[in-house]
Amino acid sequence: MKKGKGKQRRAFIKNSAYSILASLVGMEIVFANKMPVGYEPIIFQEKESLKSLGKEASLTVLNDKPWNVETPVHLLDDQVTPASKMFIRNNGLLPDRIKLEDWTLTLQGESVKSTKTYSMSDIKDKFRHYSYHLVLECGGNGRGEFYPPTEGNQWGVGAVSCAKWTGIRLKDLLQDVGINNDAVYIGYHGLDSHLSGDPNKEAISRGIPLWKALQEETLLAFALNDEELPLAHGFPLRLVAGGFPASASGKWLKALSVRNKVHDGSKMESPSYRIPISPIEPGSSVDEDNMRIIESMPVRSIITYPKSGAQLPFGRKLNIRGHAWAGEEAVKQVEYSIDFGSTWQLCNLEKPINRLAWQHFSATIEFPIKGYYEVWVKAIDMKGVSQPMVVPAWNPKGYLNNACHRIAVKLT
Ligand SMILES: Nc1nc2c(c(=O)[nH]1)N[C@H]1C(S)=C(S)[C@@H](COP(=O)(O)O)O[C@H]1N2
Ligand SMILES: [Mo]
Repeated sequence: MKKGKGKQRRAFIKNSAYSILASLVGMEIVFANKMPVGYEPIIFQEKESLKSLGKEASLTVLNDKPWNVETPVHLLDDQVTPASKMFIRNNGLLPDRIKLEDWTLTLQGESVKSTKTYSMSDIKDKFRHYSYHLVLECGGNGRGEFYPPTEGNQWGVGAVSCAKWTGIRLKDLLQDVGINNDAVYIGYHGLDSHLSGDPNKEAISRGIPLWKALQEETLLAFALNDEELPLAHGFPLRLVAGGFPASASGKWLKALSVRNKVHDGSKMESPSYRIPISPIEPGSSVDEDNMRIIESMPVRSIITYPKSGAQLPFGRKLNIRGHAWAGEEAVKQVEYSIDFGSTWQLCNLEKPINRLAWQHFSATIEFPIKGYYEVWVKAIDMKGVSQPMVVPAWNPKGYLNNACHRIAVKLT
């Protein structure tokens, strides 16, 4: 008898513990009765780690070794992306948080006048500080829609941010160190380690052509949204090259190489961050000769309000809003359609706060009758280049899918 009661009691405790777990997870845990006692569902481990990375628990973890975290598109509604909502794309393992007094940046390479090392106070005290709002978009943003699927993180459309970056201009530092006439490329080197643990391998070491390095908006940033740069985004110093695939914006900098040729660091080789020059058959491989390095990102827009699936009473007007950007270009126009692309109306479009920042758009939509609708949005850049309505040309690594963003809306 006693034994039986004890068992029942344990079962009751277990059941109530499960129902607490279920309410924390937000839904029923289907095989809860098979879960070992005391087991912590991994979703909590992810949430804890997200917190320690300074991120909101509502971000989507695509991978935790290395960390790849996506922002659900409706969480990108802020005009300036808060650090807590910025996507993370790491290729290697996060470095330890370094002490500023132990940190230096070395300027090296065959085209530097002479190798020189800077401390953080050299950087902060010697050069003027600038702030720009800059779009960082992963080259693989939108990859999840390519067919046949390509390897890599299956990003939705939320591998993008536009935050306020503060630092010094890379061109001022290059002027201070002195570069030779044959310099054509700047490569970065970070403190993160290769997934294999091999200290002789770099997780990623990409960079930018000299013309991009000399732009006013190309920064070596030590602050994000007026606060110290978070570890996840490159503390203590990162390169920020807005408009280029974000892989060019090296985090956790320890060195920059001034090169007399295109930088040949890790992930500069084909097919990484390259796309075919002439069209290819989906699923096929491409000769290196037919590949080019991605520079300016293509035109794109996202609807950040409302969330897809929104339901509203018939008769109510809907105010939509979002952001549009176009790599090195500005956005000329944003249009929306509620009839599957048959007709398009203009959205209100703001000017960017500075070059290479995203532009905010909005529109007020009236729906003719009750029912299911889709709102499609399409941006057009200053050169007249428009977003495609369907997934653009397939490429081996699934880059640059800038198809129109669409949301579902129900009028009831
Ligand atoms: N050192 C270093 N820099 C890096 C990376 C990295 O793995 N290591 N990832 C790059 C890639 S592919 C992207 S998309 C951006 C992501 O920047 P974020 O994590 O700050 O959003 O950082 C880039 N800079
Ligand atoms: Mo990326």
